[in-house]
Amino acid sequence: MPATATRMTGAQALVASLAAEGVEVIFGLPGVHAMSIYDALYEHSQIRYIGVRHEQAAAYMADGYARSTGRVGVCLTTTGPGAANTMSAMGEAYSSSSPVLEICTQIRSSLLEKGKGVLHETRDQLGMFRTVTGWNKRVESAEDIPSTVRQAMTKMRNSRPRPVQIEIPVDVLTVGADVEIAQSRKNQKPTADETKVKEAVAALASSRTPVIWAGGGVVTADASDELLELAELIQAPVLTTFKGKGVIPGDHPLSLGNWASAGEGRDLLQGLLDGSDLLLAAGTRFSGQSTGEWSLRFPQRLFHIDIDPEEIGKNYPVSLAIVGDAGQVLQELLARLKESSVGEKTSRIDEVAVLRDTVREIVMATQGARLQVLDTLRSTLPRDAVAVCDMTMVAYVASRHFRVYQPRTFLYPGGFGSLGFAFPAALGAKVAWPEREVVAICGDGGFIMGCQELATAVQHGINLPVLVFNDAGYSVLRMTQDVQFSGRRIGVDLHTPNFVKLAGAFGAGGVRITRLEDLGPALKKALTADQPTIIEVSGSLMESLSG
Ligand SMILES: Cc1ncc(C[n+]2csc(CCOP(=O)(O)OP(=O)(O)O)c2C)c(N)n1
Repeated sequence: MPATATRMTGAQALVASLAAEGVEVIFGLPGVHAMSIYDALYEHSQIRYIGVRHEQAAAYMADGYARSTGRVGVCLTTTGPGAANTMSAMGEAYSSSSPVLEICTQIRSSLLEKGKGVLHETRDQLGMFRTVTGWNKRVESAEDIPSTVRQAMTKMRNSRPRPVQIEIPVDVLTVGADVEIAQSRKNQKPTADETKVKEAVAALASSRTPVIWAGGGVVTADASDELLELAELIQAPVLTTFKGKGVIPGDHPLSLGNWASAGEGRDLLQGLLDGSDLLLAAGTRFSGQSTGEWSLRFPQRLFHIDIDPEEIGKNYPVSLAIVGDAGQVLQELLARLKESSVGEKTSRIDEVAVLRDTVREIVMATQGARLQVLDTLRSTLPRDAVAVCDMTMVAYVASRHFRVYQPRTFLYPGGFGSLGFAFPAALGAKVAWPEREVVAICGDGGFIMGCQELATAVQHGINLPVLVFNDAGYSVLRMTQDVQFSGRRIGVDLHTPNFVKLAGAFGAGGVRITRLEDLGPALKKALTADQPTIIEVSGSLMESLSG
């Protein structure tokens, strides 16, 4: 037995390892194979446990916790159906590069892969998770638990974060072993090639009209200060993706916002790009959603910084590839640019202002009702409030036109596009930030997918407003049927409950809004309420605003 080893069960080793990595909260739902983990958690007051009503919500909560903090979000599920219930949420975390760790249990090692017929047996649980994780592993002995947890954390912290899954057979959890708990280590991210950094510095210094494109990788690297300083130094307007929203405050004169994918003002944006001699992109994959399916044209000189070499050159040819952590590379660029002389730049602040105003006018004319609602939210919420959006009509407009002032304050499942994300993810964010305002923005369809978590919110005192835009249907799909299928509606109109009564049944607050002027006061009240509150926004209100 090594000098520092301690006798404990596998379950105790797991909980001690998570605690050693600084895990403060676990979202989960128990099952027979996981009971030893629960017993180990019982002893561990350092880790808060939030019990959910559906495992999918546990993974979304871990995701909301992770996206709003940058820390690893942890969920705990039992073997088979419990684990399988998290697949959409893990797919969402994968698509959005969110560091979610799922711990699952497994049936007894001696029964694995035999198909003998035991409770919760799954044909290939590891294989199932392989499609939605960056890395996953089954632990085969209690002694290996600490190093596996360490390895999972290192994967998520030192490279592009992707969800990971660890599964532990029930016998490995219950056996006693001499275990050494691995201590958390400092992150070590890859450092960029110096010659390439120097090349970028020289080009940025001499470029007259540079533009910056910032994605979620800048948020992950906690590099918004560096990005802003660089933008100001080289006077570059900054476009973001929806994951990059907030890396530059939305009201900064150099902020172009995030609407590159949209029809509105596309010609103006293309004009700005055509008039630019260099695009510096950081922490982005130039996804179809953010580039209008790659229809945007970029300047010939396209410099791309990304920690994941596979993303560079995949969607656009680049003239300079810098593989590295966006934070470290931006710091290097800044330090070197400050030492050298930065050449004259053409000020584009007026151009940015005209673009922003014109786009707003277009959106007000076409999406006025939604923009007015979002304006009300923005003026009611403090700058550091976290807005968590679902796949709903208002959120589509929000993802492009809701002003965001700080990174990690706008969460949106735009990549995988998981309906039902917002409410549980907002609960996870609120658990992480109890002193900050957090609000969920859902449609009736998306909210109903996870409305059972009102019980979780009430039980654990996770008090936040949940806006539910009730248009009694999947309106985005209803619109498609009306426009593309001659109004042959099927499967898109929904019976919806009385949301105020539904909230009441769970012990939450509820209010129905039929006038825009009542929304701000209702939201203010809900933000300070000592219970979660559903604010149902009636379909008739949205219709009346649309004129
Ligand atoms: C898990 C999942 N199932 C189905 C879909 C397809 N989908 C996308 S939007 C949508 C309708 C959403 O309805 P609602 O939340 O009421 O918002 P609305 O469109 O009415 O604004 C559906 C079913 C999806 N994105 N994710």
